[in-house]
Amino acid sequence: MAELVRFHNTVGGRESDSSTGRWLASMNPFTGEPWAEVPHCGVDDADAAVDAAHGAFVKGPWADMTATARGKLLRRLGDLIARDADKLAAIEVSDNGKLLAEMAGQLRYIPEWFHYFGGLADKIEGGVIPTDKPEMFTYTKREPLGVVVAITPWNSPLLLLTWKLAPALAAGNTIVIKPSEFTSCSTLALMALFKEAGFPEGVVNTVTGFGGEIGNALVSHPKVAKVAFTGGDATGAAVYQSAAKHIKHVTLELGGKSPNIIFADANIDDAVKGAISGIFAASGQTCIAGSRLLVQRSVYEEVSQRVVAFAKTARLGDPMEKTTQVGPITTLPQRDKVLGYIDVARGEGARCLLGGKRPEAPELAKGWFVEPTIFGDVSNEMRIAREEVFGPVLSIIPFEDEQHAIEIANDSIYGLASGVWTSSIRRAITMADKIRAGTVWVNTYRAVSFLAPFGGYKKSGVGRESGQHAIDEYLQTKCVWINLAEGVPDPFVLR
Ligand code: TXE
Repeated sequence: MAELVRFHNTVGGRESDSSTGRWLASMNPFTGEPWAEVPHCGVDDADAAVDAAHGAFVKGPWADMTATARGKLLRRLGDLIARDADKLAAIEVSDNGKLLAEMAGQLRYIPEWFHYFGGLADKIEGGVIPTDKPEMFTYTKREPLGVVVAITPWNSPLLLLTWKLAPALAAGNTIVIKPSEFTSCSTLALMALFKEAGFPEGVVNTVTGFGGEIGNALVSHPKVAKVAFTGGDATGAAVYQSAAKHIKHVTLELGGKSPNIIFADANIDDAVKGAISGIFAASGQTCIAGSRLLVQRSVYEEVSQRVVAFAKTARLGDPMEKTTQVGPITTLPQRDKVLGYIDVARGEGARCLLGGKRPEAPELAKGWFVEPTIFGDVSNEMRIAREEVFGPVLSIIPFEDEQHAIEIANDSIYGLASGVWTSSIRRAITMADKIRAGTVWVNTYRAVSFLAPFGGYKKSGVGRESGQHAIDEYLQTKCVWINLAEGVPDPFVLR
């Protein structure tokens, strides 16, 4: 077996391994074999990372740096990521199974977040308050929170990390990153670029290992001010609970069961492509997956057949190959979870129109693949329509009219994203008003930008990432009162 590539943590600006000397294998989802290893850290390592971040926040060059200088560092980091895009993309593909074509594009876009928030760093302004007390000069300042713990998932490690890092650093916080135990390598590789960009020691630290072992130590640590989490809703709820107990700031980006709604008046060619990109891109392992395809009854059969025909042409294969369109599932437990949901759907009486199993091609045998799978005749009451599968499994649900579509769309514990396909501007705006979700796409799907706020309604989360206001999630307001009058009046009376 080829030698495993070793990645190291960064703590206080230095390379750091686990204090117990343990290592954790990182698996390649296409070969089903380990390809790298990362430190298997424990609570002591988590404490050391928080101490380093806290030290950098309270004293040292970062604490004294101007916002303009911070912004320059962020922009330089963005440039370095662009320079190393291909290298980072290859690591992500080996570790995660995402397509090289998608990752190369993603890594060319990620620098935009660092450029944008780098630009925003010195535009964080307070205000002067015209209070009703003329003898007072009163102003506000926007200040960083302190140490931010960023807990990231395995499905899009670098992109979802970027959404946290860029605003948190622009606001002046320091960071401890806890990447997913399944996909830590790209995050650790990124650390060298922080050093090269000139970030002071301790501003960004990493600690790798299992969430169940070190997650709570990080979330409940007295020196941690905020937790920014992306992951499943059950883990998110546990993190929220622990953070509440210790009064931390929290943002949560959790799962979804997003409705992608096709009306009979839509351009059906475009809508079919939108349905495919909604569920089979990234093998359905995205929080925004349009996993419930709602189709108006009059075009239900036609759309179902065309979506199936299109999905049949999808090329499964090595994610490093340019021609591959659908890669493996990132983790073995997730592959088994997806297959389990396929059994659930069959048991509930949904009609399997495509896939429903592991592919038979021998060249895919070692990888954790699931065939693109489509179920028809799904009712919104079935578990396959209610629970997040997080894989290439589409449920097609018929609806009668606008009102019915809105009822089905909103009948979910989630509210992350949604799609509407129609040629009527009135209908597009009405649907956008009525759908309870943080994102509504009209005649498109899966568009995100550093400029546009992203986040969930209901159980899909708390807070927003990207866009100007994302920086507010990493700031707190201080109000300063300066008495301009001579003397202090009656000390027993509120002023
Ligand atoms: O995620 P977890 P899992 C959904 C998806 C998937 C399911 C489970 O449906 O099937 O979640 O995936 C860390 N304290 N999403 O189990 O557990 C963990 O180490 C603190 C949707 O892999 O949520 C990892 O770094 N942290 C999602 C991170 O939490 C803890 C993306 C996410 O892992 C912890 C991924 C603890 N007690 C999965 N336990 C999305 N919104 O995009 C675990 N972690």
